[in-house]
Amino acid sequence: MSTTPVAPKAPKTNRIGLQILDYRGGKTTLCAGCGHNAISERITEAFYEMGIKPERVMKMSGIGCSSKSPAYFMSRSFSFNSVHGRMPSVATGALLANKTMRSVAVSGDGDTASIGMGQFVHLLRRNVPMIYIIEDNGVYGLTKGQFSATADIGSKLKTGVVNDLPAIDICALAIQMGATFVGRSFSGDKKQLSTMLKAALSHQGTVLLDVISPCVTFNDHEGSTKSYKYMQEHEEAVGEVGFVPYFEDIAVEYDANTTIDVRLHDGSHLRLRKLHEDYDPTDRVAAMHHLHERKAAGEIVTGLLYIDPEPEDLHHHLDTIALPLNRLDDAALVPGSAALAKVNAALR
Ligand SMILES: Cc1ncc(C[n+]2csc(CCOP(=O)(O)OP(=O)(O)O)c2C)c(N)n1
Ligand code: SF4
Ligand SMILES: [Mg+2]
Repeated sequence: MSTTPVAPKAPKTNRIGLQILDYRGGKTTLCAGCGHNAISERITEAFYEMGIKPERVMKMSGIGCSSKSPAYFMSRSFSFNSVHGRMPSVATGALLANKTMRSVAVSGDGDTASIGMGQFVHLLRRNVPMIYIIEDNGVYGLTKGQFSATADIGSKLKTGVVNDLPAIDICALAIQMGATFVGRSFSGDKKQLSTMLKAALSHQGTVLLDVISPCVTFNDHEGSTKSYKYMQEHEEAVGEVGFVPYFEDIAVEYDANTTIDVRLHDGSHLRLRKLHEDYDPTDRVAAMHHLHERKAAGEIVTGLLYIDPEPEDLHHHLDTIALPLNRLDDAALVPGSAALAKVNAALR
């Protein structure tokens, strides 16, 4: 009896013919169960699903367990693990030198809201085109779990020490600083985080994602407000986020009474099905008000909090050239004394 040979199944590929394996990174050295590992997975999937070439991406980070995580996704991309709290200026420089690259940055609550606050707020007001993810666990994980500036007042360390300082709400701050895309999610909320990451890849400007990411070693106990249990009990989404990329058919109907449709820069669509009746993610003042009000009620608000669908980014303001700076030829770099005289004359 003869058997027909079964052809091996072709591996699944994305719209540019790459496999998910092409987007993977090194093996994680973070603790098993750390929220940061789940976020690396979601980033890997988002870039794969959106079909972005890994070689066109710069991964930026500061210092911390969170800032180590770019090593665990997209090994074929460029990567810069910079200095504690100084990643925004390194990323701004890199993006100004080459506007054709995409940038995804991973930072921690300590890296951003403590030592890095000065640089962070200027990144936001400049609208540097990059995705900035804060893996927010309320502690300095890498240096053994001291409170960070996002730890809630009254929350407790494992040792029993109580935090007596008020928390900085990174999202409320970002909205106030003029950020053009602000979202909060939870490392355990696979669907919401994936959707927001994909939408982030279609935005022109800084995307700030504050992702609550429990530290299982130092901040996942009773009395913590950044633990898995606390998040499961207190997360309150402003709406269900849906996303239709520009390369897919937009035909799916939606009810304009319950859903807000936002067309993004590249033609993709974000669809927010409102869970809070009057929530409008394009209203900056209302978004800030909602965050403060719900926080006072003990909720951790997640979802797409604010978006400016027509933002102008740093390249627009500076009128940067399309050509990467290292491709400029001698004639462009050394224009000669006549060009210098013209510049000097204009300054008189
Ligand atoms: C200039 C400087 N100051 C302090 C440190 C020590 N340090 C390393 S990581 C870190 C905090 C990291 O916390 P976070 O950004 O929240 O990352 P996590 O480890 O929690 O993911 C600190 C204080 C340092 N590396 N450099
Ligand atoms: S110490 Fe905390 S933040 Fe660092 S890897 Fe372990 S669980 Fe994650
Ligand atoms: Mg931290």
